[in-house]
Order: sequence, then C-alpha cells, then structure tokens
Amino acid sequence: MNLQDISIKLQAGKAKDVKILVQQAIDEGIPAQTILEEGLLSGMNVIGEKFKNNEVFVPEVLVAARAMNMGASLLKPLLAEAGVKASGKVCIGTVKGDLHDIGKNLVKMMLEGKGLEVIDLGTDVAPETFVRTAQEEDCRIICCSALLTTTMGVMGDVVKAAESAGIRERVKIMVGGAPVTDAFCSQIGADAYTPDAATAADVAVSFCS
Ligand code: B1M
Repeated sequence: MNLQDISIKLQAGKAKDVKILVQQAIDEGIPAQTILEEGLLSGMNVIGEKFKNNEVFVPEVLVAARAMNMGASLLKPLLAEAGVKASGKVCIGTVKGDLHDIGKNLVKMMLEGKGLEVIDLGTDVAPETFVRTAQEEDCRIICCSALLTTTMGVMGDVVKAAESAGIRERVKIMVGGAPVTDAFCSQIGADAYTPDAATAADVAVSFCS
C-alpha cells in the first residue's frame, strides 16, 4: 500500500480511516517505524506547515492530532522492540504553558517499549510537579517535552527545582521537542537532549542500566 494514503487521511482528520489504513499496512508487513515516519509523521508535518501559513487552523490541527494518536496506538506494541529491556521509573510531561502532547506520547510509548515504568503527568506540568513526582515515586529520570519557544525555558526551571529539592544527583533530566537543541540542554544543565522518541528511549535505558 501507499503510505501517502495514511498521510492524506490524517491531514483530513479522518481518524477511523487512518486506523484502518495503519492496520492494513501492519498486515502487509510494513515495519512500524516506516508507517510512523512515512505515513503518520509525514501527514503531521504537512499540517504543521499549513498551520504556520494560516492555511489550516486549531480545529483542523486537533482532528489531525486525534487521527495521529489513533494510528500511533496501533503501532505501540510493534514499536516496543523485543531488544534491550531496562527497569526503572520515569516521569514524563509537557512543560507548564504547553499543551502539545503528541511527541511526548510517542516518547512515552518508546520508553514503555523498553520496559521502563512511565508516570505520565500529561501537559502543562509545573516544575514542582515533576520534582515532587520524582521524589515520591523514586523516579530515576524526569523527561520534559516542549514544543513552544516560549515554554522551553521552563525546562531550566525543572533543573533548578530538582537542585533545590536536593535530588539532582540521583535524577537524570532529559529534554526534547522541536525547538530544543543540544546547546540549550547544556545551557540549562540538563543531562540529555534527544531529537526523537526512539533515541530518547535508548538514552533512558543507558541511564537506567
Ligand atoms: Co501548535 N505550534 N500551537 N498546536 N503545533 C507548533 C509547535 C508550531 C511550530 C506551529 C507553527 O507555527 N509552525 C508553533 C510553535 C512556534 C514556536 O514556538 N516557535 C505552534 C503554536 C504557535 C501553537 C499555538 C500558540 C497556536 C495558537 O493558539 N495561536 C498553540 C499553543 C497552545 C499551547 O500549547 N499553550 C498551539 C496549539 C496546538 C494544537 C492544540 C492545535 C495542536 C496540539 C495538539 C496536541 O498535541 N494534542 C498543535 C499542533 C499539533 C502543532 C504542530 C502542527 C504539530 C506538533 C506535533 O505534534 N508534531 C506543530 C507544528 C510542527 O511541529 N510542525 C505546532 C508531531 C510530533 C510527533 O512531533 O512533538 O516535535 P514533536 O515530537 C518529536 C520530537 O520533537 C521528539 O520526539 C518526537 C518524534 O519522535 N520529542 C522528544 C518530543 N518531546 C520529546 C522529549 C524528549 C525527547 C524527544 O525527551 C524527554
């Protein structure tokens, strides 16, 4: 099948069709990572460009996002490779002021696939919430996602809050999201920046082993 069909249905917000096509692609033996990248993410990128150019607006983006999540949920068990398994607890969230959760959900999916226990704090998460959860649940990693240039600075506040709470030595802080870079990660004193969900999971495993 042509994975562009998934991309087109996703752009049109046709969640049910996306689900059917993703299942069809899986049944045809197309690798989950390829379906994700060339079908779902490719469609989301087109929507992103159109959003930027004011060709589509929030409601259209929301239905596309819903279609993306529906398709991704079918891929979840397949993306969870049988490879290296790790143990440890991680808390993840999108930082305060930011409601984007598609990338965060993908990272969560990949972390779970590697055997890590993930506490999902959702979106709009305050630095204190990340830190309190890490303390109460004995997390080894705090994962922060941000999609807005106006919210990525909150990640620096998470690092500071972890220092103030005295847990910085034993908790790794991982950051990611479209505007985040390696240089920004170093600047705020976080432990690791990764550009995508699969790499994030690999790094998390290395921190937990
Ligand atoms: Co928003 N939005 N949005 N949006 N939105 C962007 C991010 C934007 C780039 C669009 C644009 O202008 N081109 C722009 C940000 C500009 C900027 O800051 N420089 C933007 C804007 C401006 C806004 C609003 C302010 C718009 C408005 O209201 N005027 C508003 C803000 C709301 C808020 O958060 N307070 C807003 C709202 C929304 C919707 C609600 C409509 C919707 C979100 C729905 C949802 O998430 N449930 C939405 C969407 C969908 C987007 C775009 C189109 C797509 C984002 C996405 O899901 N990408 C986006 C444009 C774009 O990115 N092209 C855009 C797919 C996703 C898989 O990628 O999240 O990058 P991403 O995750 C990647 C990696 O970054 C990485 O892994 C994933 C891939 O493997 N990753 C990590 C992510 N987190 C990680 C953490 C890690 C490691 C890796 O370690 C911990």
